[in-house]
Amino acid sequence: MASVSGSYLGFDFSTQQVKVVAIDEDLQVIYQNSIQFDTDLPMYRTQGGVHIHNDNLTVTAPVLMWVQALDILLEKMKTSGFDFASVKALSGSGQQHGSVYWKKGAREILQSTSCNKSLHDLLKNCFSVTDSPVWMDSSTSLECKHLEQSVGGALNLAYITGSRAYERFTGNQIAKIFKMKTEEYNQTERISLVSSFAASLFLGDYAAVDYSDGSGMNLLDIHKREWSKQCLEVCAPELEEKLGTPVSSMSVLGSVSSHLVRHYGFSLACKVIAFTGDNPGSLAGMRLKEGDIAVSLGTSDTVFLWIQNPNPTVEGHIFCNPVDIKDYMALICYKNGSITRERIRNECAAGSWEEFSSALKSTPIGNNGNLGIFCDVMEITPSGMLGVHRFNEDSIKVPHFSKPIEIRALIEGQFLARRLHAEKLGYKIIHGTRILATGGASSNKDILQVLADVFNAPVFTIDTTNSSCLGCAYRAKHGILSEMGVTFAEAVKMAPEPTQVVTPTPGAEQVYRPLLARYAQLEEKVFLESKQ
Ligand code: ADP
Ligand code: XUL
Repeated sequence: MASVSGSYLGFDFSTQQVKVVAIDEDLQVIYQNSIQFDTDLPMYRTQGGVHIHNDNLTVTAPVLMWVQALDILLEKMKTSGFDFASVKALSGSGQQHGSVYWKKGAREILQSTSCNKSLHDLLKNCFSVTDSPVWMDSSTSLECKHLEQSVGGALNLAYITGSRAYERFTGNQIAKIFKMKTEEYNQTERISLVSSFAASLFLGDYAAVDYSDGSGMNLLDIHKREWSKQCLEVCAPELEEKLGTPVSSMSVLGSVSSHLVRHYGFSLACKVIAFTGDNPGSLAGMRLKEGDIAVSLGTSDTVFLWIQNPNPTVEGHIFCNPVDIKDYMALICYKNGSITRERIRNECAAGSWEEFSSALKSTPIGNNGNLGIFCDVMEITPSGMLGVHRFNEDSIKVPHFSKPIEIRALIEGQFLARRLHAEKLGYKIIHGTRILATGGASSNKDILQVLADVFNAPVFTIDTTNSSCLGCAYRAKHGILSEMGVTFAEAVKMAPEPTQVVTPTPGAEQVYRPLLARYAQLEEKVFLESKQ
């Protein structure tokens, strides 16, 4: 590979894979690669990168699998001749909310520079909890109830931390570990998020949690940008020491470890910029502007917005903004994203996305009034909804649809839900609204057409589906420039503009506006039934 004068790396430790993107000084992508957990590391026996436990609520991933995936990814880069010496800074992201428990003594091993071992070998005894709880876990309802009650209710907790208590949020996960694995908790000297854990691997030391990913823990006071002592105390003892002090998402944490310098030829001067959550990373990658709405179609589906004046409610989340220290972002997460689309593809389209697309093209906008709510796993928005619910044009429950109708019902139902809950949070589609789509399914134009039709707005994508990786490569460059007072927008103004891929079909709004109202009623009904 030809060497460049300066480059920046962005990594993403997501649910199903570890990915990397490299950009040059002009922000052009010069390298991309990834390691898939299920197929490249089959010995960990994950499905979709995780282990779903027998209770169907507990979901974990082996922490050493993430370490080994990084070893393999860096080796692959080396083999392909990637010029590590040109990297001026790197950053990254991780699936949000997951937690990593470093055993007493691990810091010393992490800092050790004298051995030739892989990171995986070096760190194999460093974790007191070897299976990390991840964002798909919904086993902490009791802990959530307790936290909300202790701070004066769900809304109060949302005022402090940006969200009411959610099962996957890290504080509640830590509370459960403390209760169920007290010995392991007491053996823990540091708790990282997946993002700050990944940053630690590059830094060769414990990396701080950043404000933006830290906002997904139910522990950070998002206004003061410091841990809420009240929340820490409710979750577990000595938590402040175990978490370390949170930092701004654009902080320079230090230089890369001498381990990486020796193994791969990184420059001693290469800086590690704080890692953040994958959704905040995507916000940076999409270079979101006021009025835009970003829809990420990954393992989970998320919808996010840039906001200046947060108004936390009991639905959705407010996070500190990853690229502007004074602002915020709103996020809504749906667990039934690609997971559910893949199941329906396998059952109704013989496992082929092409056949799936043909079904979308052969069925009419509005699906002749047939509507579906598909929750293979317990949904986050609205919380607790489960199962498959099909309704005909008279809103009568029916047991099945034909295969093409099932496929359209799934996609329309998913996007109606995305619009409904964004509007509930106060979002308004205005003239000039752009939908910025990202994530694996954003490569599918026929799925994006339904998105454009349901929202009545054009859909744009960026060249890579790895918007979080790209965003973190941008953040790496900005991290260095921000020390000289350069804003993120200035640092990335040369980046390629998103391209418009689809526009709404004429007449779609007339079909979807009434359908949205019907969907809202049906979802409310299903939601209330699920609470009984
Ligand atoms: P992650 O959340 O792990 O970062 P990605 O954003 O990479 O995930 O998305 C992975 C998902 O993208 C896969 O699970 C797959 O279902 C989906 N996907 C990939 N290609 C297509 C396609 N052509 N059409 C629809 N979905 C796709
Ligand atoms: C966001 C969320 C997921 C994960 C995995 O709150 O739980 O989007 O970040 O991508």
